[in-house]
Amino acid sequence: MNLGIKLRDKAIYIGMLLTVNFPMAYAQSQSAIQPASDQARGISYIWWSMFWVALIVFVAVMILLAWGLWRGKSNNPSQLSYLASRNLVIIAGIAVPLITVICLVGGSLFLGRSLSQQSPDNALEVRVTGWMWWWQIEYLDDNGNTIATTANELHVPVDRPVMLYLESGDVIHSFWVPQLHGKTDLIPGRTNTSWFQVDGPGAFRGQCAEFCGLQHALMGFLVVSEPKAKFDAWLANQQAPAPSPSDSKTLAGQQVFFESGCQQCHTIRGTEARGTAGPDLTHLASRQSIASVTRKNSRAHLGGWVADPNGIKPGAKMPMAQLSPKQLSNLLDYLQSLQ
Ligand code: HEC
Ligand SMILES: [Cu+2]
Repeated sequence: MNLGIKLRDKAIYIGMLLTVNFPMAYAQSQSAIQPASDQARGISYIWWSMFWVALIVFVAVMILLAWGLWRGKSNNPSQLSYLASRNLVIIAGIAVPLITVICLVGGSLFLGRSLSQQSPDNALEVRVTGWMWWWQIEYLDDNGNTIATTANELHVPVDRPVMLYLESGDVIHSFWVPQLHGKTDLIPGRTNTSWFQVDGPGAFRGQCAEFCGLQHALMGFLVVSEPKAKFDAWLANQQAPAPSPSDSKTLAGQQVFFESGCQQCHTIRGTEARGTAGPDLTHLASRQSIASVTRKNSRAHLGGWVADPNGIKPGAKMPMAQLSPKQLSNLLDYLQSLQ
């Protein structure tokens, strides 16, 4: 009996770890000292310089402290002459700290200048809009027109700089992918810019870095960098309208989608759904995660999300849907067909 309960508890615990830990799945890559772009490398150099300087200062102070304590204990403390103690204050107390701080501030200013330089002309242009609590991602053509819209997953090619236009639909957010660049705020009524070029293929987790309300902590996103051919194929797919329902189940699921009012907030290009309050779902099934990297994009998590968004993200601006098991199943068939 006892054993049975323990096993069940273990199973629940493991289940919780699996689901709750998903947001952490990419967390090991969320480190500013594992840079994957020139921009982030510059920032990590400054970080390490400050670390080593601080370490040297710390060790020097500790040695002086120990020396002072030891001297203070000895019976015959030798007195520093007036001149020696004055020079000590001028050199160790003023000159050395001043030079150190000037070097560090100079280094940061210099880095800041080079980071805020114009992006090269051939940059891929993307508009990222922060919403409570998810990211809208729009790919732009040369004239600044949107050619494809997606959410929470920014795909970029490896061989090309990426220029970001950062905007906000509601409150101040901040775009931060520690492995790729520093933070840039998304401010209502303004367009901030930032650009970077990723070293090689990979996936990097990003995070809103400006407190923006209840679900700020669950406002994550992914940057996926791919070789050119793979990226081009991905973008071509994102540009295309959604695939139409191909069998009776997905067709029924599409009906459930419209009967439940999902189209009031979501767009599915190629259908009548043109809502803008929530993420574009045209190619939902091509994304790795849902709800801003809160859950893996699996049937179970999708079902849990549609049935009770607030159970996963309390405060999320999506109402729960009252559906029969059959309706939910059909709806999931439809959502999962949106490749
Ligand atoms: C009142 C507006 C609203 C309605 C109605 C609505 N949603 Fe949402 N939906 C949202 C918002 C906002 C989000 C983003 C939530 C977040 O991540 O914080 C969202 C997220 C989602 C996501 C996750 C998308 C992603 O890429 O992360 C799915 C799937 C989804 N909704 C499906 C549905 C379905 C199916 C319905 C109808 C049963 C529906 N929604 C009705 C506003 C709405
Ligand atoms: Cu935030």
